[in-house]
Order: sequence, then C-alpha cells, then structure tokens
Amino acid sequence: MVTKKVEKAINEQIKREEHSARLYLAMASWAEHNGFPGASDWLYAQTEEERIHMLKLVHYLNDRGGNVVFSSMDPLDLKFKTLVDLFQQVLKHEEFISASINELYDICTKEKDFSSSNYLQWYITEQIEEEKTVRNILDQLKLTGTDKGGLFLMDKEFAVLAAAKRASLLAAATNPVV
Ligand code: OFO
Repeated sequence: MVTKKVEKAINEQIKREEHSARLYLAMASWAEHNGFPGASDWLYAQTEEERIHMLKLVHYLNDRGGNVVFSSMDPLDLKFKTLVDLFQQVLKHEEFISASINELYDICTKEKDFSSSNYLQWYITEQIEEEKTVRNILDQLKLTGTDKGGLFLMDKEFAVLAAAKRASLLAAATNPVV
C-alpha cells in the first residue's frame, strides 16, 4: 500500500506523462503541417511512448492499492520558429521530466517506500536515454542548418529513428519487464 504522499506524487507524474504525450502530439502535427514527415513520424511515435510511460504508472499505482486521479490538462500554447527550435523545446521538456522523476524518487525514499523507489529506477534509466536521443538529434539538426538538401536527408533519418522506436515499443509490449 502506498502512502497518501506517494499516491499524490505518482498522480502528479501520471499527469506529466499525459501532458508529454499531448505535447509531442502537437509537435508532430506542426511538423506534419510544415513539411517534415520524418520528424513528424518520430514525434507521433514519441507520443505513443509517453502514453506507455503514463500507463505503466497507472497500473503500478492500482497494483499498490492507490487511487488514480486524472486531473484536467492545461491548454497548450506552443510556437515553433524552426525544427531546431522545436527540438530545443523537446530537450527542455525532457530535462524537466528527468528532474520530476528524481523528485518523485526522493519523495518515495523519504516515505521509506522502497518498492516505489525500485520501480522508478526504470524511469531514471529511461530519462538518460530520452535526453541522449534528443541531444543527438539536435546536434545533427544544428550541423544541417537551413540547407534544404541536408534537411531533406535529416528528415529521412527521422523516419528510420521512428521505425526503430516503434520496433522497441512493440518488443517491450510483447515482452514486458513489469
Ligand atoms: Fe519523455 O519521458 Fe516520459 O515524459
């Protein structure tokens, strides 16, 4: 059984993961509208991944006898000048999520809920990967600059990254760790 404090903190993280899914959905739509089909595909796949992050916490909280609460979402107010600008916002958001996972881990540890701390290890490792992937994408996009040919090739690369992400999501779904 989780304590009320842990229950509240996990519910806050559920909301953040749901927000992440919505944020990337809006970004995917922008990329699709602005002629970046590969980047859009990657962002749509990222939306699916964030929904899985949310669902894992929903199942976990139910398994531990907690009460899952779905609170209302804040409206999105997003503006992107370029694809680099968009991915800079992705990185900023992932850094925020990493900090919030660390904060949640800290709360669970202080509450002596070591089962939850242990469960959150998966998210801590996942955030290392999430930040690394986005930093690599940003590095490549910055090298490409505004060159149309380079952006075209980079967009093809995004499609490959999206396919790899979907394959790993499918593998995780058919062989779940938790
Ligand atoms: Fe992007 O890791 Fe969840 O939010």
